[in-house]
Amino acid sequence: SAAQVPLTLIVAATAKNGIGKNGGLPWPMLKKEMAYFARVTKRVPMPTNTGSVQSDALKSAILEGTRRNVVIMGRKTWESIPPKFRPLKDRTNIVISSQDRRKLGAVPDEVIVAGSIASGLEALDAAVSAGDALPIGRAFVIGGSSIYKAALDLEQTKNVLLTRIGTEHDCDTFFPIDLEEDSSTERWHRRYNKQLSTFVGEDVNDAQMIETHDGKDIGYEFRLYERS
Ligand code: FOL
Repeated sequence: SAAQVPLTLIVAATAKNGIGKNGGLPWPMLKKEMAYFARVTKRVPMPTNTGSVQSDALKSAILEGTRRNVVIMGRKTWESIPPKFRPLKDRTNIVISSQDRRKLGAVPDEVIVAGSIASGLEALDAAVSAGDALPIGRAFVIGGSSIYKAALDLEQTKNVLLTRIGTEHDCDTFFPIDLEEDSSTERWHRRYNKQLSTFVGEDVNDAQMIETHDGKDIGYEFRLYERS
């Protein structure tokens, strides 16, 4: 069921794990980085047969290519997305909020609002069964801090797609764990670029990427971490 689907966190963070500032991103718009985010969160993988039992409905959804990835985000992250880009297109959007959807500003009917990641995925399962949503491809958690933290506490969170921003920026919001710290009991391992490319389904440059803003270079690199 969608409720037990593996979760992948996707995040861009500085070396100090800064991810946000004043309700937005701490750095100027990185066009190619954002394009990577959009491509990767949209791409539905072709499943390899692992011998698991799949329903006839899911089998035909796979054959017809009618699955969609899901993006799970907190209310503040929802509000940080420019209105013209939300809901994020070609993806099922789940917004986590302790408030009722009527108390949030205009949220389209196709967006699922839920009080937790688990209840959001259960609501999606129900919507799929009712024919109101497409079967799930992959599920991405797209922030912010408290939603990443909740996801990291779930066993089903297996991977983190991290873009490491090479420059420091003033930040007021941080990714909740240090993926490089091995003293933790967390068992996060950085995987090779080849595994990253296989995971995301496209060739990924393992060199530093550079985008220039107002004459200032901002470098970054794409990484994959996996929990053992
Ligand atoms: N992960 C990574 N790697 N980079 C990010 O910038 C990022 N941002 C968030 C979460 N994970 C991330 C949260 N913030 C959009 C805006 C803010 C945002 C996430 C997404 C957004 O507007 N996305 C559009 C692309 C718009 C464009 O092409 O300029 C989308 O369709 O995904």
